[in-house]
Amino acid sequence: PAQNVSFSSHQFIQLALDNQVLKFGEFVLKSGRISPYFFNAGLLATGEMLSLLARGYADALAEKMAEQMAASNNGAEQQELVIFGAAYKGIPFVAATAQALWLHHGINAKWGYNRKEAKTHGEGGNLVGADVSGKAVWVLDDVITAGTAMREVVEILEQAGASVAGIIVALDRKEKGQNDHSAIQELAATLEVPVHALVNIDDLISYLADDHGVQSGQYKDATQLAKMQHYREQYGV
Ligand code: OMP
Repeated sequence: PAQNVSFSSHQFIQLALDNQVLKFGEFVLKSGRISPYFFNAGLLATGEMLSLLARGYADALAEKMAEQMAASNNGAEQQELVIFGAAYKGIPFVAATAQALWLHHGINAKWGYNRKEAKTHGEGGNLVGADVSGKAVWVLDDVITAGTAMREVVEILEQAGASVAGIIVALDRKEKGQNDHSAIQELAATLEVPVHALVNIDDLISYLADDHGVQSGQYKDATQLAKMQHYREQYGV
Protein backbone atom coordinates (compact mmCIF):
# COMPACT_ATOMS: atom_id res chain seq x y z
CA PRO A 1 0.00 0.00 0.00
CA ALA A 2 1.04 3.56 -0.77
CA GLN A 3 1.32 4.53 2.89
CA ASN A 4 4.07 1.99 3.47
CA VAL A 5 6.35 3.41 0.81
CA SER A 6 9.41 4.80 2.54
CA PHE A 7 11.13 7.96 1.49
CA SER A 8 13.13 7.92 -1.72
CA SER A 9 14.91 11.05 -2.85
CA HIS A 10 14.50 10.06 -6.51
CA GLN A 11 10.77 9.67 -6.17
CA PHE A 12 10.58 12.94 -4.27
CA ILE A 13 12.52 14.86 -6.93
CA GLN A 14 10.48 13.32 -9.75
CA LEU A 15 7.20 14.25 -8.05
CA ALA A 16 8.55 17.75 -7.44
CA LEU A 17 9.33 18.10 -11.16
CA ASP A 18 6.00 16.65 -12.28
CA ASN A 19 4.05 19.00 -10.01
CA GLN A 20 6.02 22.19 -10.61
CA VAL A 21 7.25 22.22 -7.04
CA LEU A 22 10.65 22.52 -8.66
CA LYS A 23 10.58 25.15 -11.36
CA PHE A 24 13.11 26.65 -13.72
CA GLY A 25 13.31 30.25 -14.85
CA GLU A 26 14.49 33.37 -13.08
CA PHE A 27 13.53 33.84 -9.45
CA VAL A 28 14.42 36.52 -6.94
CA LEU A 29 15.13 34.83 -3.63
CA LYS A 30 14.57 36.06 -0.11
CA SER A 31 18.33 36.71 0.04
CA GLY A 32 18.11 38.89 -3.09
CA ARG A 33 20.01 36.33 -5.15
CA ILE A 34 18.64 35.60 -8.60
CA SER A 35 18.24 31.88 -9.04
CA PRO A 36 17.58 29.76 -12.15
CA TYR A 37 15.47 27.39 -10.06
CA PHE A 38 12.93 27.60 -7.25
CA PHE A 39 11.51 24.97 -4.96
CA ASN A 40 7.97 25.87 -3.89
CA ALA A 41 7.08 23.53 -1.04
CA GLY A 42 3.59 25.01 -0.95
CA LEU A 43 2.88 22.96 -4.07
CA LEU A 44 3.54 19.66 -2.30
CA ALA A 45 -0.21 19.81 -2.21
CA THR A 46 -1.35 16.24 -2.75
CA GLY A 47 -1.75 13.40 -0.29
CA GLU A 48 1.00 11.49 -2.05
CA MET A 49 3.56 14.29 -1.87
CA LEU A 50 2.71 15.32 1.68
CA SER A 51 2.95 11.69 2.80
CA LEU A 52 6.30 11.18 1.11
CA LEU A 53 7.68 14.40 2.54
CA ALA A 54 6.43 13.58 6.04
CA ARG A 55 7.86 10.09 5.73
CA GLY A 56 11.22 11.64 4.84
CA TYR A 57 11.18 13.90 7.88
CA ALA A 58 9.93 11.08 10.12
CA ASP A 59 12.52 8.54 8.94
CA ALA A 60 15.32 11.05 9.48
CA LEU A 61 14.04 11.93 12.95
CA ALA A 62 13.64 8.28 13.93
CA GLU A 63 17.21 7.63 12.85
CA LYS A 64 18.50 10.59 14.89
CA MET A 65 16.54 9.39 17.92
CA ALA A 66 18.01 5.90 17.55
CA GLU A 67 21.53 7.38 17.33
CA GLN A 68 20.94 9.48 20.42
CA MET A 69 19.62 6.49 22.31
CA ALA A 70 22.59 4.36 21.33
CA ALA A 71 24.93 7.14 22.45
CA SER A 72 23.22 7.62 25.80
CA ASN A 73 24.28 5.52 28.84
CA ASN A 74 22.52 2.23 28.33
CA GLY A 75 20.11 3.23 25.62
CA ALA A 76 17.23 2.10 27.80
CA GLU A 77 14.95 5.06 27.68
CA GLN A 78 13.40 6.63 24.62
CA GLN A 79 13.93 10.37 24.83
CA GLU A 80 11.07 12.76 24.38
CA LEU A 81 10.75 14.10 20.85
CA VAL A 82 9.32 17.58 20.30
CA ILE A 83 8.98 18.88 16.75
CA PHE A 84 8.17 22.40 15.63
CA GLY A 85 6.98 23.80 12.31
CA ALA A 86 7.34 27.45 11.44
CA ALA A 87 4.35 29.37 10.09
CA TYR A 88 3.03 29.02 7.53
CA LYS A 89 4.47 26.28 5.38
CA GLY A 90 5.95 24.37 8.29
CA ILE A 91 2.54 23.88 9.93
CA PRO A 92 1.05 21.11 7.76
CA PHE A 93 4.48 19.53 7.50
CA VAL A 94 4.98 19.23 11.23
CA ALA A 95 1.48 17.80 11.69
CA ALA A 96 1.97 15.21 8.94
CA THR A 97 5.40 14.32 10.35
CA ALA A 98 4.02 13.73 13.84
CA GLN A 99 1.51 11.36 12.29
CA ALA A 100 4.16 9.57 10.19
CA LEU A 101 6.36 9.18 13.28
CA TRP A 102 3.50 7.52 15.08
CA LEU A 103 2.25 5.33 12.24
CA HIS A 104 5.62 4.19 10.88
CA HIS A 105 7.96 4.37 13.84
CA GLY A 106 5.74 4.13 16.91
CA ILE A 107 7.22 7.41 18.15
CA ASN A 108 4.73 9.62 19.95
CA ALA A 109 6.24 13.03 19.25
CA LYS A 110 4.86 16.24 20.64
CA TRP A 111 4.31 18.85 17.95
CA GLY A 112 3.62 22.53 17.78
CA TYR A 113 3.93 25.61 15.62
CA ASN A 114 3.80 29.37 15.73
CA ARG A 115 1.27 31.74 14.27
CA LYS A 116 2.51 34.91 12.66
CA GLU A 117 -0.04 37.23 14.27
CA ALA A 118 -0.13 37.09 18.06
CA LYS A 119 -3.61 36.33 19.34
CA THR A 120 -4.93 38.90 21.80
CA HIS A 121 -7.99 36.99 22.99
CA GLY A 122 -8.71 33.42 24.05
CA GLU A 123 -5.55 31.58 25.05
CA GLY A 124 -3.43 34.42 23.58
CA GLY A 125 0.18 34.22 22.49
CA ASN A 126 1.69 33.09 19.22
CA LEU A 127 2.57 29.46 19.91
CA VAL A 128 0.15 26.62 19.31
CA GLY A 129 0.32 22.96 20.27
CA ALA A 130 2.94 21.30 22.44
CA ASP A 131 4.44 23.46 25.17
CA VAL A 132 8.03 24.02 24.05
CA SER A 133 9.21 25.93 27.11
CA GLY A 134 12.27 24.26 28.63
CA LYS A 135 12.34 21.71 25.79
CA ALA A 136 14.93 20.89 23.16
CA VAL A 137 12.97 21.09 19.94
CA TRP A 138 13.58 19.77 16.43
CA VAL A 139 12.74 22.42 13.83
CA LEU A 140 11.24 21.42 10.49
CA ASP A 141 11.38 23.74 7.53
CA ASP A 142 11.02 23.62 3.77
CA VAL A 143 14.05 25.24 2.17
CA ILE A 144 17.28 26.70 3.45
CA THR A 145 19.24 29.15 1.32
CA ALA A 146 21.14 31.78 3.31
CA GLY A 147 19.65 30.75 6.65
CA THR A 148 17.65 33.91 7.47
CA ALA A 149 14.29 32.16 7.81
CA MET A 150 15.79 29.48 10.06
CA ARG A 151 17.51 32.04 12.28
CA GLU A 152 14.11 33.71 12.75
CA VAL A 153 12.56 30.41 13.88
CA VAL A 154 15.42 29.79 16.29
CA GLU A 155 14.79 33.19 17.81
CA ILE A 156 11.06 32.51 18.22
CA LEU A 157 11.91 29.28 20.05
CA GLU A 158 14.53 30.89 22.25
CA GLN A 159 12.07 33.61 23.24
CA ALA A 160 9.66 30.85 24.25
CA GLY A 161 12.32 29.35 26.53
CA ALA A 162 13.05 26.44 24.21
CA SER A 163 16.34 25.33 22.73
CA VAL A 164 17.02 23.74 19.35
CA ALA A 165 17.75 20.00 19.33
CA GLY A 166 18.26 19.82 15.58
CA ILE A 167 17.04 21.04 12.23
CA ILE A 168 15.51 19.18 9.29
CA VAL A 169 14.75 20.77 5.95
CA ALA A 170 13.36 19.31 2.74
CA LEU A 171 15.86 21.08 0.49
CA ASP A 172 19.30 22.41 1.30
CA ARG A 173 20.32 24.73 -1.52
CA LYS A 174 23.85 24.60 -0.05
CA GLU A 175 24.48 28.28 -0.48
CA LYS A 176 26.74 30.61 1.39
CA GLY A 177 25.27 31.98 4.59
CA GLN A 178 26.79 34.98 6.32
CA ASN A 179 30.33 33.88 5.50
CA ASP A 180 31.94 31.31 3.23
CA HIS A 181 30.32 28.31 4.87
CA SER A 182 26.91 27.09 3.86
CA ALA A 183 23.94 28.36 5.86
CA ILE A 184 23.43 24.84 7.18
CA GLN A 185 27.06 24.52 8.26
CA GLU A 186 26.82 27.87 10.04
CA LEU A 187 23.67 26.89 11.89
CA ALA A 188 25.11 23.52 12.85
CA ALA A 189 28.24 25.24 14.17
CA THR A 190 26.54 28.09 16.06
CA LEU A 191 23.79 26.01 17.60
CA GLU A 192 25.93 22.88 17.93
CA VAL A 193 23.08 20.70 16.74
CA PRO A 194 22.63 18.19 13.91
CA VAL A 195 21.15 19.53 10.69
CA HIS A 196 19.70 17.23 8.06
CA ALA A 197 18.30 17.80 4.56
CA LEU A 198 16.15 15.31 2.64
CA VAL A 199 17.67 16.47 -0.65
CA ASN A 200 20.21 19.10 -1.67
CA ILE A 201 21.18 20.99 -4.80
CA ASP A 202 23.76 18.35 -5.76
CA ASP A 203 21.02 15.69 -5.70
CA LEU A 204 18.85 17.87 -7.95
CA ILE A 205 21.64 18.51 -10.41
CA SER A 206 22.71 14.89 -10.65
CA TYR A 207 19.10 13.79 -11.01
CA LEU A 208 18.63 16.18 -13.90
CA ALA A 209 21.99 15.28 -15.41
CA ASP A 210 21.36 11.56 -15.67
CA ASP A 211 18.46 9.75 -17.21
CA HIS A 212 16.30 9.49 -14.10
CA GLY A 213 15.09 13.03 -14.33
CA VAL A 214 14.08 13.01 -17.94
CA GLN A 215 11.27 10.51 -18.21
CA SER A 216 9.08 13.14 -19.72
CA GLY A 217 11.77 14.82 -21.79
CA GLN A 218 10.82 18.34 -20.76
CA TYR A 219 13.50 18.47 -18.07
CA LYS A 220 16.30 17.43 -20.37
CA ASP A 221 17.31 20.95 -21.07
CA ALA A 222 21.06 21.36 -21.17
CA THR A 223 20.92 25.14 -20.80
CA GLN A 224 18.83 24.76 -17.65
CA LEU A 225 21.34 22.37 -16.18
CA ALA A 226 24.23 24.64 -17.15
CA LYS A 227 22.50 27.57 -15.45
CA MET A 228 22.05 25.58 -12.26
CA GLN A 229 25.67 24.52 -12.32
CA HIS A 230 26.77 28.09 -12.92
CA TYR A 231 24.60 29.34 -10.07
CA ARG A 232 26.06 26.68 -7.80
CA GLU A 233 29.56 27.87 -8.67
CA GLN A 234 28.56 31.42 -7.79
CA TYR A 235 26.70 30.93 -4.52
CA GLY A 236 27.25 27.32 -3.60
CA VAL A 237 29.63 25.99 -1.02
P1 OMP B 1 16.81 31.83 3.54
O1 OMP B 1 16.06 32.59 4.60
O2 OMP B 1 17.71 32.69 2.71
O3 OMP B 1 17.50 30.60 4.08
O4 OMP B 1 15.73 31.32 2.49
C1 OMP B 1 14.83 30.29 2.80
C2 OMP B 1 13.41 30.69 2.50
O5 OMP B 1 13.29 31.18 1.17
C3 OMP B 1 12.45 29.55 2.55
O6 OMP B 1 11.87 29.41 3.83
C4 OMP B 1 11.43 29.92 1.48
O7 OMP B 1 10.46 30.78 2.00
C5 OMP B 1 12.19 30.67 0.44
N1 OMP B 1 12.67 29.89 -0.76
C6 OMP B 1 11.94 28.82 -1.23
O8 OMP B 1 10.85 28.51 -0.77
N2 OMP B 1 12.44 28.04 -2.25
C7 OMP B 1 13.64 28.29 -2.86
O9 OMP B 1 14.04 27.54 -3.78
C8 OMP B 1 14.36 29.42 -2.42
C9 OMP B 1 13.86 30.24 -1.41
C10 OMP B 1 14.59 31.50 -1.15
O10 OMP B 1 13.97 32.57 -1.24
O11 OMP B 1 15.81 31.41 -0.95
